[in-house]
Amino acid sequence: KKLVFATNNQHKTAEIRSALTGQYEVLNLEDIGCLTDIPETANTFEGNATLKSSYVVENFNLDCFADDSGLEIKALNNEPGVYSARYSGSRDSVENMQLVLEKLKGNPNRNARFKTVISLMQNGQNHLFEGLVEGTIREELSGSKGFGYDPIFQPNGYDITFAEMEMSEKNKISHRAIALKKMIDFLTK
Ligand code: ITT
Repeated sequence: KKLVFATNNQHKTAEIRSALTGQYEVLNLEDIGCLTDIPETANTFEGNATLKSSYVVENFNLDCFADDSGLEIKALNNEPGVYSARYSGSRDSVENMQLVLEKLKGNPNRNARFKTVISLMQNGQNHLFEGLVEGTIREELSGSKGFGYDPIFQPNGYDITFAEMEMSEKNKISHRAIALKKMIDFLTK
């Protein structure tokens, strides 16, 4: 069985493929020959996930799902949120993490959460699935696995960051894995 995943982010593709090994073959935007960077102009995760999935339905006539995700930090009024990919103005994740650490400097409230919203477009209908994982922001970067803000995010109940986990371990607890599981449950019921 095939699923089209409307993403240009190779790390997201790798995580979803790893989570669905043996269950589904996952095709991303590159695989279906979609070379556009789909505009993400909404100001909610739901809105942006839906823009990405709808783009593929309209332009390729394929059912698909899309993931919009980001980091919400309590002490920063839930920033960077939907602006996570380009918080510092660049897509460079080290620059984005440095900006977060600078803004949180001296702040004892390190609470944060990762959020994913998946939009699944099926037979012209939009189905939304959400995943959340709570944690804290470290004082410094630690670890080199994963992507984005993983080196500064420590999930509650662990003493390592997402970037210090194997992908299989992150996939047991991550925001993306939780949203994905809800979508797979929906597809298989
Ligand atoms: P697509 O839109 O093509 O899927 P993108 O990277 O632009 O790829 P988003 O718009 O959803 O994706 O931006 C999400 C950003 O949030 C991403 O670039 C990371 O900086 C961060 N992020 C999302 N999930 C993450 C995770 O599991 N670990 C670390 N950072 C994550």
